[in-house]
Amino acid sequence: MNASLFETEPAPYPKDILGSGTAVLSGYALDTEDELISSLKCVVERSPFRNMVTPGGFRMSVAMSNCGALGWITDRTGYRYDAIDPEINRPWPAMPAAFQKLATSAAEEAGFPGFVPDACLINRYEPGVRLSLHQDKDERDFTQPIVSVSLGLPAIFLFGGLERRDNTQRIQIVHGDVLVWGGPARLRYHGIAPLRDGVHPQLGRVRYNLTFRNAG
Ligand code: MD3
Ligand code: FE
Repeated sequence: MNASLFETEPAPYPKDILGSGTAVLSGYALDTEDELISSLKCVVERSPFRNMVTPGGFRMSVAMSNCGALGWITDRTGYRYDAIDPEINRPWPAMPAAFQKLATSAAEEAGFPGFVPDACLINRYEPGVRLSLHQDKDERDFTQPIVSVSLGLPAIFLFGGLERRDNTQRIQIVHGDVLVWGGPARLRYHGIAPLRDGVHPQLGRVRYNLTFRNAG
């Protein structure tokens, strides 16, 4: 009897489902999940999750922290990368070795050898929280890819085109999935649909996303 007959999860997506410059590496982070989770807890003990304010004055529903030499922040004056965590007036925690190794090897697997991230943004989603469609444009060098690692509850990832009005594709991403974006995909619009409630066996009612960038 094939055990998969009893499973409710869909089959993993083909690696190229999101098109040129992208790679969906299903379950790529599962081998190191325990080390990733303990490293994440260590980072946010020093630089806790907070809800930042956009230049327009809105509090983001996604809670954020960072590690690495640079961290992404927003406040009333704008979006930027900064070496200092403004909540504690100290540098962001160092990037854990397990984070950096995973990002570099996933980028290589996707055809971007030699990726060395200097920034890792950590997003925390609770049920109902969303990230509206946007482009990532605050980095200096758009030839550098971005690697994202999903932990905890599943999410629906929205993937559009180079213009806001372009149609969006939606795929479900689950705990342990790693996605890579580079080349012609680097400036495509993307977002996360409102998180569906649920309980993840290790992490509870939450989704974390790590995005690795070379920002400086
Ligand atoms: C496609 N985060 O932090 S990760 C973000 O799940 C962000 O927290 C989402 O979008 C999250 O900026 C999505 C996937 C992602 C990240 C960066 C991209 C997709 C991307 C940059 C270009 C194209
Ligand atoms: Fe983004």
